[in-house]
Amino acid sequence: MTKPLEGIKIIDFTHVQAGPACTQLLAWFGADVIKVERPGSGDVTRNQLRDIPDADALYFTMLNSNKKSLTLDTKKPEGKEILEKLVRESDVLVENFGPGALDRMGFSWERLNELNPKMIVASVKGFSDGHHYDDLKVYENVAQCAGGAASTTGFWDGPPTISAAALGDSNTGMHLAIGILTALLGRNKTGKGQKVAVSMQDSVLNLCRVKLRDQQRLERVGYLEEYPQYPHGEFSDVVPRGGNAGGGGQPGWVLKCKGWETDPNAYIYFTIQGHAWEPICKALGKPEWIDDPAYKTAEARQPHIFEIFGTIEAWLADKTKFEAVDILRKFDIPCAPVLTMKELANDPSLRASGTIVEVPHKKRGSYLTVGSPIKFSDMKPEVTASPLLGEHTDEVLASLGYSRQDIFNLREIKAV
Ligand code: CAO
Repeated sequence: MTKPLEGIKIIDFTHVQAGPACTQLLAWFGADVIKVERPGSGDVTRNQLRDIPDADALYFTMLNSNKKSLTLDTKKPEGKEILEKLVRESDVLVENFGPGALDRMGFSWERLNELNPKMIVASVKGFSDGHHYDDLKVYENVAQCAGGAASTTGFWDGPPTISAAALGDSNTGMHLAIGILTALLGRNKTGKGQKVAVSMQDSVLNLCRVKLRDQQRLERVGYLEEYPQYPHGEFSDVVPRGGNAGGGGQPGWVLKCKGWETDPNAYIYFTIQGHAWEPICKALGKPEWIDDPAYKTAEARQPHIFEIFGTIEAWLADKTKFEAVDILRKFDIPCAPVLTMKELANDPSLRASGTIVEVPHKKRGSYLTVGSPIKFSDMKPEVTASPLLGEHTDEVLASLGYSRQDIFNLREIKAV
């Protein structure tokens, strides 16, 4: 099966999570992704949180599948020369070094554009160019704080809270992938490459846009009716943390199910979608609520929404989260069990769809990873193992015209 990105050659100068998540996605879809790593050590995640001595850590293997690995010291003249050759024949270079690192290496945007005017140079940084924090190095949680996610996540009586979802890292990588694909389409029209830059702060903020909506509503009317603070609590002049409240027009909450006393994940998320009120009342055995003026409209329900949630919890007390969802789905009520990583890893539907995949690896044996969440009718992205450090160095150098003796010499001086 031909993959749409076959023939696109990408220099993957990324590390940790934000950049690798982007290039992994492009590799799944057929791009030839060559990961450039420092000889001897490679991407720092190869060693981080190892669970098997001497084998690449899962942090690395789960973000670098379908790629090749080329070791190259790009601070040595010989390494720079190899990188220049690669740049001349590649379509995209992706990097997420700290601010200024690529320039210090001698590969500024201007230089890269001079070497290959058709090449797309894609970067992730913590903050956008010209931002007053643009000199900062940034990791996931820093970005969640800088992008507005932390101040709006968690409970009102607790501190700002970090999400487990990689809003700063993988999310930024996905934004960058969209930027790269757009620039590739643009190049088809103009014949020119361009610089594509995505900041982690901007990418987090992009996912928090409904909170910016709420800030403006709060400033206009002084309250936010879908937040638990309404109508009994106080609002300040900034969007508060709303706990587990539904973010749109649908009130919702995480509700206890049978076994919650001992199982920290015996919960479901229950959404009271306005037009589902009648089926909800029927499902709960509360038909009298359907036309009761105190319950009939969303506005009438909001002042005592927690009393309603309490009634639903009483109904849930003798049902597991799975039993509850099986009943509620028949009434077309938007809800889901709170699923653990263990449950997701073993979910037969996720295995069948290729969302959870088991990948054989030369050193680790097989490991689980998350496959492509994007499904196509004409292509099934296949996930192959992440490369060992320098696994493809000889192959890539040979393709650039280096002989066995050249490669031996380059190894002697630790340029590769
Ligand atoms: N050969 C020679 N040198 C190399 C090399 C190679 N193959 N690959 C990297 N280097 C060098 C860089 O040139 C840089 O050197 P100088 O600082 O001396 O110019 C050095 O390695 C370190 O690069 P760095 O600043 O990117 O690395 P760090 O560990 O200090 O910082 C991070 C890591 C992630 C904080 C930083 O890269 C960053 O802020 N990146 C942008 C934002 C981002 O993507 N963050 C998400 C990370 S995922 O959580």
